[in-house]
Amino acid sequence: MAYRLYYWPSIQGRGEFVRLVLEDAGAEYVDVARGPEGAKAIIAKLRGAPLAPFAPPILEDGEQMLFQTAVICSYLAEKHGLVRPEQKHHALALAMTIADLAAEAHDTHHPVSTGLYYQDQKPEALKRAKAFREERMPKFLGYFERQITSEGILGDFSYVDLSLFQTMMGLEYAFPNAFARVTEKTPKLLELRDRVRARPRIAAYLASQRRIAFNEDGLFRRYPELDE
Ligand SMILES: N[C@@H](CCC(=O)N[C@@H](CS)C(=O)NCC(=O)O)C(=O)O
Repeated sequence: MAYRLYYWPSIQGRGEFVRLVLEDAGAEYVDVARGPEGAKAIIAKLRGAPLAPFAPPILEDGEQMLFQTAVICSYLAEKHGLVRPEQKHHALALAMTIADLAAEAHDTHHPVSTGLYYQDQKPEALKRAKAFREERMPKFLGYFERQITSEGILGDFSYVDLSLFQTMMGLEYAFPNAFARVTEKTPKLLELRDRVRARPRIAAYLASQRRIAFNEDGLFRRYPELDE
């Protein structure tokens, strides 16, 4: 039976971390809100009880319903051989660290509230983005760079590499100048990104209509004034 992914239909957002695992695994899935049911299908899931998810992405595997991006990716990776069983907790910790980085990237354009427009929190966004570019992005990327000792961050290829790839793509989209500066010191991360991009199923996915382009409604947004 095909997996059912519930995520906002017009953005990559956090759903993209899940899509990449599904695509690399060659798994059959329906991106529900991009079909005739639309975003209403997500709202219906959030209103359910008991065991309702708090926010998308949400994944249904038959009777099983999961939420939290890192949990979903970890679950799929275990089922599809994209993580070694003895490394699953460490992999999950890395996936959650990537989620922390993604949340901080998001907060550069929404530092006060996700309920306000970017234009209504621009002075705070300028300050937050400066701190992100100068302190947090180098700290996170420097950490991941030190962890890479072979092809993948966990030795063998794993779903964490897919999430790192997506994060690198997003940061480069949102902060092209800061990204160029910071990644001068992270050659292994750049190589990892390129290796993931060249994986046949990922390359096919990136060239397909299924890959939504980055845009200014998602997690990684390009507002030139927030870059350096
Ligand atoms: N930690 C959660 C965050 C989920 C999340 O913030 N989802 C966003 C879309 S990317 C959303 O729709 N949030 C609604 C809300 O927080 O009210 C995860 O990694 O899945």
